[in-house]
Amino acid sequence: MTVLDCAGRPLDLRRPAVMGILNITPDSFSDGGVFLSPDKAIAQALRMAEAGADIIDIGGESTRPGARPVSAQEEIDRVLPVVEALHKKIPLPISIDTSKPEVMRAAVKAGAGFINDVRALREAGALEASKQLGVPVCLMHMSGEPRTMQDAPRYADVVGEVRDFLEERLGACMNAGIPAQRLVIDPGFGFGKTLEHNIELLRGLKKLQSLGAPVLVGLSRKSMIGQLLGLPVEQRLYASVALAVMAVQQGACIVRVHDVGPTVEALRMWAAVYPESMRE
Ligand code: PT1
Repeated sequence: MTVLDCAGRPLDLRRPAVMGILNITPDSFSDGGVFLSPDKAIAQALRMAEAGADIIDIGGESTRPGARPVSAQEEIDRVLPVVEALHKKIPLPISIDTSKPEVMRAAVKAGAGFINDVRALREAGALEASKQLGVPVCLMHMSGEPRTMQDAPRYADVVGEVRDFLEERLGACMNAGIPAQRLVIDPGFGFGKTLEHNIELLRGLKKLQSLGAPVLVGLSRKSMIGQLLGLPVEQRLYASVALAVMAVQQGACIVRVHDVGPTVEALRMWAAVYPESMRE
């Protein structure tokens, strides 16, 4: 689990890894429409690589609360030119943020080396596609679907239920023939969770470590910050960096963020204080 092989490109998890977010969507919550043209998206990815990103996560469908689904073809049309160009331009692993097997296949063929699936390979054909593609996969917990997931989410024990779900998905993947070393898990902050649920999940994040898979988290600019601080998305940088450090302290191996430079600086300080030998 220390170094993931992302289609020949290493992702070193012996220190915290930063995944830079690249949304190629007209409607993402914090940067919708900003990087819609391939040239703008590529320029943004190069800036993130320069700022120290370890992997770039490319998405063509917004999954923020309330978002509408898009077709596989639409998603492919948005992301493919960017995956292809970036694979040639930068040596970093490229992640594809999708739930659709057609998009997974097209993106990996074009050079992507990591699949980030907020639906944890539950769509028809996704398990089989990702087994065949042979790249690492992130399985995320989501309660419901983006359009309606924030309509009164309920749990008796959010940490336990998220853990049980991820355990079930890890089992389904292994039964389908995906090697355990290829799997990453994510509690899915903001996906069918209230502010209190998100806080409980962060506080209890270490409980996911017993599942044996590296933990990825996405907290960057999310509404839990808006709810606590009353700040709009463009003013959530400091809180996002703080949450990234807290998540790493609680065992997260990969943090998915918009603001790569500030997060890399904070996590380099964390890694200096807690070298590999000092982590449990
Ligand atoms: C995430 C994630 C993701 N988040 C992974 N992939 C998003 N693995 C997209 C809000 O409350 O956490 N992990 N891909 C973005 N989704 C959201 C959800 C954006 C909630 C905003 C909110 O503001």
